[in-house]
Amino acid sequence: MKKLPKINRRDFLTLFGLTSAAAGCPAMASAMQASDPDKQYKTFQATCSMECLHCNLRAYVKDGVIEKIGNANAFDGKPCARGLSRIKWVYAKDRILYPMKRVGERGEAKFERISWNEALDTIAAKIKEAIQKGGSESLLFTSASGNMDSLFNPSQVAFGNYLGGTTRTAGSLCCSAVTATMMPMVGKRYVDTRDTIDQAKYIICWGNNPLVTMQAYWHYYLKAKENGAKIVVIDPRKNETAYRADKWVPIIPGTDSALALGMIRWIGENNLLDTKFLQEHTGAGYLVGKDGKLLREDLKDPNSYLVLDSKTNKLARHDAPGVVPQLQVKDNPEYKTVLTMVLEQAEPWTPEAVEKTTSVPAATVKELAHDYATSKASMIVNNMGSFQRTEFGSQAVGGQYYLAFLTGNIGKAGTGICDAGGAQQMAKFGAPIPAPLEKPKKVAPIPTAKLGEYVLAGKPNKINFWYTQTCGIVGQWPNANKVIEAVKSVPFFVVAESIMTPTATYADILLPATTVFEYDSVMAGTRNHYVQLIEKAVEPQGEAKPDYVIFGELAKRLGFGDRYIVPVEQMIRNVLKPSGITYEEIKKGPVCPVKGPWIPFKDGKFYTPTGKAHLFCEPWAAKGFLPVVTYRQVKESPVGNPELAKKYPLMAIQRKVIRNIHTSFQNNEWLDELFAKEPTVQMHTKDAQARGIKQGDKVVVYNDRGQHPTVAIVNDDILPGVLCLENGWWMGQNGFNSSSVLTNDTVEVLGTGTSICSTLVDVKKA
Ligand SMILES: Nc1nc2c(c(=O)[nH]1)N[C@H]1C(S)=C(S)[C@@H](COP(=O)(O)OP(=O)(O)OC[C@H]3O[C@@H](n4cnc5c(=O)[nH]c(N)nc54)[C@H](O)[C@@H]3O)O[C@H]1N2
Ligand SMILES: Nc1nc2c(c(=O)[nH]1)N[C@H]1C(S)=C(S)[C@@H](COP(=O)(O)OP(=O)(O)OC[C@H]3O[C@@H](n4cnc5c(=O)[nH]c(N)nc54)[C@H](O)[C@@H]3O)O[C@H]1N2
Ligand SMILES: [Mo]
Repeated sequence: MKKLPKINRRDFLTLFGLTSAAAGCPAMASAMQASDPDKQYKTFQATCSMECLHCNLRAYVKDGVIEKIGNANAFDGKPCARGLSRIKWVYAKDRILYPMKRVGERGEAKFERISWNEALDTIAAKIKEAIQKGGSESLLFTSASGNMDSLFNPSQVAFGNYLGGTTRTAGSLCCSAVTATMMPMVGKRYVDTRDTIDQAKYIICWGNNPLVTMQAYWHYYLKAKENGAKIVVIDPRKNETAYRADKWVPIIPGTDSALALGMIRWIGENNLLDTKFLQEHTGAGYLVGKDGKLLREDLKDPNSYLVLDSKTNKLARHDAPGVVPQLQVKDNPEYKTVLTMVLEQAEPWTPEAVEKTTSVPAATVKELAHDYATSKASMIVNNMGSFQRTEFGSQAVGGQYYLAFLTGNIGKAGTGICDAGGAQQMAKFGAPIPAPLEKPKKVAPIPTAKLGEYVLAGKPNKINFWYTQTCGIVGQWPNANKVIEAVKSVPFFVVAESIMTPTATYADILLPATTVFEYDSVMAGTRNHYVQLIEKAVEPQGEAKPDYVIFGELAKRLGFGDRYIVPVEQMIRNVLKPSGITYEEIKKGPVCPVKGPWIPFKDGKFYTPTGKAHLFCEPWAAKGFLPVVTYRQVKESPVGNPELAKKYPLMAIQRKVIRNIHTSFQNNEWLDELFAKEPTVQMHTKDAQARGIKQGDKVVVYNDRGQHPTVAIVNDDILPGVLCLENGWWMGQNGFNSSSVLTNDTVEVLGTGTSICSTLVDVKKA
């Protein structure tokens, strides 16, 4: 008998859309009743704009009130319970309705209502004061994934530029490691292969859980299965996708690049390289000199890479007519090829060596390599996965790309590496607001992972004023307790929010932000293939304003309103202009910039300056790293730091859950009815028994950074020695807190990302 997925009943119901979600939540059900909808209601389009798949939404409005939410165009799937529950975001009990000033301690949530004028005048004065004291670099502006449309965060960035350049964060909380690999290797980020998943024959979900995290297009995977595809999941825990897959391959966290190198070695050894693809479409044959640098014909021409022509056995430019590069040049004292370098790094990774480091059995390493190389239409799904939120995450991503290049599994239907992807990658879009006349100065940023530490240390600049929007500063950023200390240390802290979140409770001035359906905007993003208009369906609750309007008001007070303020329809037109898509078109409905299935790097055409895929990453070398993928041991791990592991022997990883998108939706009344009220930690039976912990026990996961009270899930569907924590719980929610109080704040080295999945902890009964 087929094993059923072990997701709870409500998770399961929610996955399958409207009616089933409604079954778990009567209020949601009544709001969704669709008796002749279009005639009774005025309808407006929008999109679910936080960091998810930006599904299209339609608000049904009667007498100025949104009565239900549906979707206009089911291009990727129907919106999930979260999308539908946005009605309860607009009309939330804890909506912030008015500007307020703090009257209690930071974090106490004691506020007093003030007028917009008082709020804006105070903020403008504080900005001026901060600049006077410490220059514009003493202003810190943060924004992240709460609203990823084309106006909101860009209006903050533009505002900072008009102020002369401010401190911002560098890298992302999310997937900078993927960017650090894709940019040098393929010349572009956010290219997804969702359109042809159904044509893949072999799919590896690598550190990725699409059933939960890419829910809207999970149906493509079901289609692939129907078409006979085999799905394999590589994850330290048996995730929700793994229950539906053909194989679960547990792996020790942070060791994915060793597995990739082992697969590469086996593929090379067994002559399964796609030589034609490598010769024609990649830089595998570029020559590397004794100094470890790529050889060029003309040092002034960065694209003049030299290869050894296999016909003439002479050096030639890689792109000279008729040249076919030799892929391996051995025993030449002057140079070797990039492929030789790659295979040298793979050489130590015999199946047995891989098993020792990763815990993946040697036989499985061979099987994965064989099946991936021979299935003819193999796809890897990494989609911003947690596997890359480790110290050397870029290496693991690089290993995945090598596998695709070496076997020619890229640029064709059913192949490739599925990343997040959207309209941004298919067309050009413009900035909504013109740049200031005076160029802003370059200000050294703060790596996202180090927000707490840097602000506390006044690094690189002492911060006098901090303005934040669209992110969960308190609770969602690594080493959360340190971030809270940092927030408390800054003289003036402004938060723009729609909901009384933990971050909001720390504000000196709290500004009421609008939510989707209360403003006009446009989404030309990196998570959905369609350009979507976001329409104002109802008047904002209370005195809420869109972030771009707030900045316009501040700009007036600071003397640059004339140039900065652009009417919203014009901002939308400015964004659309370079793409050729018009406002009038998207008014009718979502528009995809390309026709037919989107196949990134189609026919082996990459976005690097040479049009070839590059296996040698010069930007990595510039940072002092080996330019090809290698295995590096993460420091915060039992092998990397045995001393620390004596105190904290367990490896804590993170997972996304269906009830929220990060801290967003976590307070939503309808979702609260549908889902668990407590965060969980999954652990192996052995680890639980050793600590006297049973299924359902209240436990505390802890390390030197903090303590995370949670509830134990005990089973054998996770590797011994690994704990899996949930993402998104609020500080203080239902007596619990965020798992971020524990997370490692080491900077992921190549992409300036985070290392939250390389965290050592222990767990005890509460
Ligand atoms: N429901 C929901 N969907 C979301 C989000 C959300 O918050 N909620 N967030 C969105 C965002 S911003 C992102 S970045 C994506 C993330 O999308 P995913 O990557 O699919 O999500 P995660 O749950 O973070 O990680 C996937 C799996 O990686 C495993 N893992 C952890 N460490 C390692 C490791 O070292 N190696 C390997 N092989 N596996 C490891 C975890 O056990 C987990 O099951 O999801 C997006 N979609
Ligand atoms: N422990 C742990 N930490 C993690 C992760 C994990 O798996 N575990 N995952 C990491 C990843 S992959 C990511 S991407 C990050 C995400 O982390 P963040 O980007 O900080 O995301 P959220 O916590 O969802 O915060 C978004 C906030 O924006 C607000 N918001 C929404 N729309 C608007 C708007 O229009 N205007 C304004 N002003 N505010 C708005 C929402 O109400 C919400 O409070 O978290 C990272 N941190
Ligand atoms: Mo993310």
